[in-house]
Amino acid sequence: MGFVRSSLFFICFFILLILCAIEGAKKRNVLLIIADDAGFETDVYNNSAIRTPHLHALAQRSLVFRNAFTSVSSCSPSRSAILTGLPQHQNGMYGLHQDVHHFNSFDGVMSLPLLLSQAGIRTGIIGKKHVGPQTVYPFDFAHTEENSSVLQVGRNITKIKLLVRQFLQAKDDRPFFLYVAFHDPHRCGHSQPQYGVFCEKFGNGESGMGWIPDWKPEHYTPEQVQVPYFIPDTPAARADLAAQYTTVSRLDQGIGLVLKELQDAGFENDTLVIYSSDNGIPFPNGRTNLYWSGTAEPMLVSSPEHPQRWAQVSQSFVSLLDITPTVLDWFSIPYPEYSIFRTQQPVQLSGKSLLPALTSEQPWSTVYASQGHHEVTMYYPMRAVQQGSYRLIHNLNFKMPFPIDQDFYISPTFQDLLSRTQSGQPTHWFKTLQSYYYRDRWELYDIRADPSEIRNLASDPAYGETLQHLKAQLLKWQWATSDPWVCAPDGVLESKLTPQCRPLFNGLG
Ligand SMILES: *[C@@H]1O[C@H](CO)[C@@H](O)[C@H](O)[C@H]1NC(C)=O
Ligand SMILES: *[C@@H]1O[C@H](CO)[C@@H](O)[C@H](O)[C@H]1NC(C)=O
Ligand SMILES: *[C@@H]1O[C@H](CO)[C@@H](O)[C@H](O)[C@H]1NC(C)=O
Ligand SMILES: *[C@@H]1O[C@H](CO)[C@@H](O)[C@H](O)[C@H]1NC(C)=O
Ligand SMILES: [Ca+2]
Repeated sequence: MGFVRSSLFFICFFILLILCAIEGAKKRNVLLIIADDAGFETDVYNNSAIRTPHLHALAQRSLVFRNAFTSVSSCSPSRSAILTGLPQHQNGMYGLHQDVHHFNSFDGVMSLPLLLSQAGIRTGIIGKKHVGPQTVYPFDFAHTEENSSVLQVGRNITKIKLLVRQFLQAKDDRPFFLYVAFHDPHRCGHSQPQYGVFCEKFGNGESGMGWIPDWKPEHYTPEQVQVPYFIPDTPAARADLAAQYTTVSRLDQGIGLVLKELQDAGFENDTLVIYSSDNGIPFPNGRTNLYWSGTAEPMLVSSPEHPQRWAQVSQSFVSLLDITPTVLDWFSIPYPEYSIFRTQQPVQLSGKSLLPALTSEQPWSTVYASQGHHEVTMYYPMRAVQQGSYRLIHNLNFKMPFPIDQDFYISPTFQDLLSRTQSGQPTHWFKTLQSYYYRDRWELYDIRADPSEIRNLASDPAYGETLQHLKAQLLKWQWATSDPWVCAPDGVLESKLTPQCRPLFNGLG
């Protein structure tokens, strides 16, 4: 009897062990969804004028971050920062990647797809890649603008659905990292004006527009849209926003299709889903700016293993620089010890894993940003830090006019702003073009008291201590991230032996 009982005990014990082993080896995957130039045009962020049921459904299974920020408000630099965890000045992607802009990350950078593939994880990208070189950003499965039409892989949600299906149905046992990079809701007036200013007509079934079978376009009148404080409230801007909203409906339905594919393939309970956008919306004071309106991003993190915070809103400050550490943490992959250049200190990620926030609210309250170029001609270096309510922006080359990109220049909103300014009509904008072009070297704002960032407190003695504290924080981050601009604009970085700033006596110090 005793023998039978102890045998039974051992059999049960071994079954338990096996179950534990299976549980321990349970596959974990990641689906990263990045929209192009998307903002808070979604009911998830309380915009009641727009319908985004699929983002809403994702939010029901996500922690929604209210204070998420990009580290740079430009496409390629931001995508490189997302995929390396390093700011643009550290990974080398100083500006846009395509054509004459020609920016690339440094050859020695260890990117997320590289680290994942070395750890035996299958990687895929569908949509807009916009980073290079190839050796730094390798993907096992890649359907991008490099070998397809960006309209097809980035905006045709039926095509995207089929590519996601192809990726998920591959006979491959490895865990996966799938990066779906929508080109929606980017502007179009500069590249494919025949489809409308936001490509809002592409695939709508009208004559010459082609058909996207899975898309039911949502239409909005200019009266229906909500105009954020940083966009002039004019008929031109409202029509522009209405077009953007229609394109957001394609993004939203595309996200629904991608999530349905994930579910149909049986991965909904082992896949971490992250949704965000690369930079601010393409309106004045938005994209290419380090103001709140240029850097604040939507961010949803959905973990099937952490239902306790689903549908909650987090106030913790998070950065797109946190995506790489989060994904590495999810897969339990350590960040390697290495230097990008022989002469430099070892690389350290300045971001953090977001996984602890999925269990309980975290005290995170600081984010950093660094911008160099957008287009190659748009050199306007800036560094910024936001800590709690205070945002400090350092405009290194503040004597130059702030540059304007080609795509935004021809937008109806900016053309209207230009012509109203030229002809002396009311602009209905919260700034003047003059103040937009010419900025102070230091801009300090109290976001809580002054959400539209119009009262620069940098020269107000009452904020002297805050200013000094934030300057010191920013400088510390610049040193920690090997920022070549750390001494600009009043010094020169001499980095032989002990790196230090040597003064220029140019009157700026
Ligand atoms: C939306 O509004 C509700 C009610 O005021 C608030 O509780 C919630 O945090 C808001 N959501 C976001 C993402 O800000
Ligand atoms: C793009 O490249 C992938 C390999 O990464 C290949 O499977 C696919 O067929 C290519 N697409 C086109 C349209 O050439
Ligand atoms: C979108 O993709 C589907 C599937 O490849 C195709 O049938 C359809 O014609 C495409 N639509 C457009 C507008 O290109
Ligand atoms: C995922 O979990 C939910 C809730 O426990 C369950 O209803 C569903 O069947 C699971 N899906 C898979 C593919 O296991
Ligand atoms: Ca973008």
